[in-house]
Amino acid sequence: MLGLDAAGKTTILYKLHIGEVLSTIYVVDSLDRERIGRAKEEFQAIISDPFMLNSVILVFANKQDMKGAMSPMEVCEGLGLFDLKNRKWHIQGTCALKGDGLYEGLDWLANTLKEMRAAGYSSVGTSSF
Ligand SMILES: Nc1nc2c(ncn2[C@@H]2O[C@H](COP(=O)(O)OP(=O)(O)OP(=O)(O)O)[C@@H](O)[C@H]2O)c(=O)[nH]1
Ligand SMILES: [Mg+2]
Repeated sequence: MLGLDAAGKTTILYKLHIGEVLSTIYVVDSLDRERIGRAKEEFQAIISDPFMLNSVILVFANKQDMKGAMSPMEVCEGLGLFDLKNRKWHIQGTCALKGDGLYEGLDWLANTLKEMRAAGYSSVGTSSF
């Protein structure tokens, strides 16, 4: 679980009753337009790391309950997700306070990892699913 400070990571883990780290989840504060450039830099650096090249990418566009929040589409553009080649990614609008969207996102993650394992990508995934 990665993302800039105050993006909502702890709130999400608390809501999901998960204590451990899921290495394929990135959280964006959709309200924080000023720092979407910084979020992009950090995000691109993380996914370019050789250790992360096989990972699938789930992005939570968090704080969708807030007026003025960037839409998941805007967050997508902000992070440069459309430019990613040969990566499986998914963006999910969430409100971690209420729990909205969290399970939808994790369902995508679980199904995608299952499909990839079935297709023979044995090194893919996290120990959590
Ligand atoms: N309105 C709203 N507030 C949220 C949401 N998710 C988190 N917050 C609030 O945003 C603030 C930061 O949330 P945290 O979960 O502490 O963020 P974090 O990513 O763990 O932050 P660091 O531990 O500093 O890296 C808290 O005041 C949360 O209550 C959301 O979906 N909607
Ligand atoms: Mg935290």
